[in-house]
Amino acid sequence: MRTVHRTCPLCDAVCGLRLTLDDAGQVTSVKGDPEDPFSKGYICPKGASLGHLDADPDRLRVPMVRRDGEWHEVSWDEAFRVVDEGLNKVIDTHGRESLAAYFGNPTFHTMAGPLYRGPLGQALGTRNIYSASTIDQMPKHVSCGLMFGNPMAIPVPDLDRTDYLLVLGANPVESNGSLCAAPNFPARLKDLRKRGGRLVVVDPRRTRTADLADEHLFIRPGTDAFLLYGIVHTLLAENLTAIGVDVEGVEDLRRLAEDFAPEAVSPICGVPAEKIVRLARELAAAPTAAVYSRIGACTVEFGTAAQWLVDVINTLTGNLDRPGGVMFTRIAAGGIGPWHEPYATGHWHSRVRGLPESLGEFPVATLADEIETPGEGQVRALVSVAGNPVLSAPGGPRLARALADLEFMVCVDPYLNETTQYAHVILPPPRILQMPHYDFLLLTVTVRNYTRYSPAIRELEPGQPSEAAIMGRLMLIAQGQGPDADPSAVDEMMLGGMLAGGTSMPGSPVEGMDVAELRASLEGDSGPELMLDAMLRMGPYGLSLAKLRENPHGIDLGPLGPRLAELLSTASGKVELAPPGMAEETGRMLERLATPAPEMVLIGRRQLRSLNSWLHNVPTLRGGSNQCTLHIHPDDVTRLGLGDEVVVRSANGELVVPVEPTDMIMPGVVSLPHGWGHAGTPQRLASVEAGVNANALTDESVIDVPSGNAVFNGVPVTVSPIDILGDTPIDGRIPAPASA
Ligand SMILES: Nc1nc2c(c(=O)[nH]1)N[C@H]1C(S)=C(S)[C@@H](COP(=O)(O)OP(=O)(O)OC[C@H]3O[C@@H](n4cnc5c(=O)[nH]c(N)nc54)[C@H](O)[C@@H]3O)O[C@H]1N2
Ligand SMILES: Nc1nc2c(c(=O)[nH]1)N[C@H]1C(S)=C(S)[C@@H](COP(=O)(O)OP(=O)(O)OC[C@H]3O[C@@H](n4cnc5c(=O)[nH]c(N)nc54)[C@H](O)[C@@H]3O)O[C@H]1N2
Ligand code: SF4
Ligand SMILES: [Mo]
Repeated sequence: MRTVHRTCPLCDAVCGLRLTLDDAGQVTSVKGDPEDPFSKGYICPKGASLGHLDADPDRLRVPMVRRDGEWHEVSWDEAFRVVDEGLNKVIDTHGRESLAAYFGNPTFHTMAGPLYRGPLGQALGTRNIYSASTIDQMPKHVSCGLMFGNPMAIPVPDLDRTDYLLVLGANPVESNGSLCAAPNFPARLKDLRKRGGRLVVVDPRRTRTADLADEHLFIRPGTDAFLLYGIVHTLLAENLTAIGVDVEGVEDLRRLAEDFAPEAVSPICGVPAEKIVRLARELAAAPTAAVYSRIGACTVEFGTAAQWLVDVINTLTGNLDRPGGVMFTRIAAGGIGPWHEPYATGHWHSRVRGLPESLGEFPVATLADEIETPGEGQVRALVSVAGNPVLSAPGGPRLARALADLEFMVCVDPYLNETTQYAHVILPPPRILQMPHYDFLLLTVTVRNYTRYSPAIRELEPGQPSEAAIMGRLMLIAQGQGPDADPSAVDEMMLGGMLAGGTSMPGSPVEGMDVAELRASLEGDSGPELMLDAMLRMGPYGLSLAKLRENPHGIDLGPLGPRLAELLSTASGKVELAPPGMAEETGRMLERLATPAPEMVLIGRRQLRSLNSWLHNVPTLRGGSNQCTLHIHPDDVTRLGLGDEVVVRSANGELVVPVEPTDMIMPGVVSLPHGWGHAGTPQRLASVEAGVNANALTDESVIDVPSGNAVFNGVPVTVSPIDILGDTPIDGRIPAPASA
């Protein structure tokens, strides 16, 4: 028996865990780590299932190659040889623009993901780079880019000190928060109320977060930007502003907000005008306040506008960059500084739909277009790392058909699933407990400054590559260096670049030091750990990997402090309240104000014991409320004469789903969780009660224009009894992989 500690790698809450292992190295229990200064022993059912997930017998342990429709286990050397052949054949025949890469959500959580994504994309030499960012938080990057000149400067609610929290389109009691890393979010919300603070939740569903709130307001899906404009209008009209930072554009903002008086926006968002006015007054009157919003106000038609208005309100009420308001985390490893160039999107545009690049990526919503549409630059090969876009991207079944048509596809993924089944080669990363862990990205949005590193608990098998080495070898193959080139060369190149940058940066703790000497002094058992050590030493706290190893429960680095001045990168040197892109977007919103609302719309929801598409094979997380059902108001059930199962139709597809009537959802709105639809998967448990793919209904042709982000909420649908079936297949069916 031994006890080990590590950070849970699953969601954004970065909880510390305490695991016990038996002599054979099997996990016998997983508990919250009471000595972690940030999570203080908190754990959720997903974290508690980490042992089962790590030991899942359906997890791939060796590379797989698909030949003649059959999967074969092969050696690592052979797998990389097949990749080398497949990828280079496509490069030779169609050129590098015919390559694409997709990086899924876990690349935000692993050590390899954040470090090797960029270099792998560069090595492929294509502009066809896609990631889960454009089915998630890209609107926030764009709004922060426009306002602060810095798309990585994402303000985080100062959850533990605020007096007033307005939450729109987030359900942190089930999701445990996102772009706001706060282990035990529920307790932090309860504490807010205990200290006399006020919590208001805006959501088309009365969620478990809403149940903890002082007030819950229903809102028509997709209309948060209108509600927020109503608040901005009121703050300006009633002179309720108390701006505490240098800003530009107040008068422009006032003009833009003119058409969005509470009475004007109330009909579209369904929130009574007097409540909008009251919200504005409360936000202004609270000693400190924070507006926080996530998926429900990001993956919508006016997602960027909503994210912009969130921070406009935070700024107008004097809450930007002050304790109790919204602040910027000071991270330990490296550190986000000013943005390196004038911020803009659209440095280049996608071939088929002409969509602007954002942070070097194209929207996932146009990946199928790029694969299907013939011509110079048509995507013919895909490298996919840690993603399941067949279930997670809008119009998933169409994307599946497109993937089935690729000439070559390689996936880095531990599972054979709805997406990886189309690959020619699957390269499994090590088991979870074989990987060291550090949250390069999630630790940039913690509600307290905090850091924690976890060493690997299990060793790699002889000859088994780490995920970094897998990505390194893919990089070398893409550069034409062949399947056998040594990936440690990639690590040294990346380390060299990092240290050269740090030593030449004025004010860096390693400024002026000798790169070779510094490199020689770094510690770490792998490339990513050496890079972590370098970043910690270049960071603001004078930490090192050794220091983190001495503190296996993590280190509290204190409450958030003001740091806008370090991050602000606008040409004006001020916060831009009315950036040009948002004026344009306001025009589109005015058009929408005049458009009749659809009668019924679809939204998503997250489930405490699911994680996007990939935890449905874990026995301890199945059953109970964790089912793929359609939430619908009982009045709609009666009005539409619905039975136990219904047909949901959208412009894009049709599904048959079991209904779960509940008055927790607004009439006129139905909710289906995403990440389901595992029929036919070789994962033994996930294939039972497999659910349906919600993204058979979402429409990839509709996007949030400024960011290209997918629209998952507010999708027009009809719901009918099962006996009114159309002629088309109704299961969001996806094709079998070709046998060649
Ligand atoms: N248990 C669990 N935790 C997770 C995940 C998971 O799958 N399961 N996924 C992780 C990931 S990748 C992310 S990005 C985060 C997301 O974290 P959250 O954003 O907190 O997650 P959701 O549950 O999707 O919350 C979105 C809420 O928005 C509401 N909503 C839908 N449409 C609208 C709208 O138009 N306006 C408003 N105001 N509300 C709307 C929904 O009813 C829902 O309650 O969660 C992370 N944590
Ligand atoms: N309708 C609708 N669709 C949505 C959303 C919604 O709210 N509604 N939410 C969106 C959001 S916020 C997100 S983030 C996306 C997620 O979209 P994706 O990232 O495409 O999907 P995931 O389900 O997270 O798939 C993760 C994949 O990574 C693999 N994996 C797990 N761990 C590792 C690892 O350590 N290494 C590697 N290489 N692979 C690993 C899993 O097996 C799985 O195949 O879905 C989006 N899709
Ligand atoms: S809340 Fe998230 S980080 Fe914490 S134990 Fe659960 S899955 Fe892991
Ligand atoms: Mo996400």
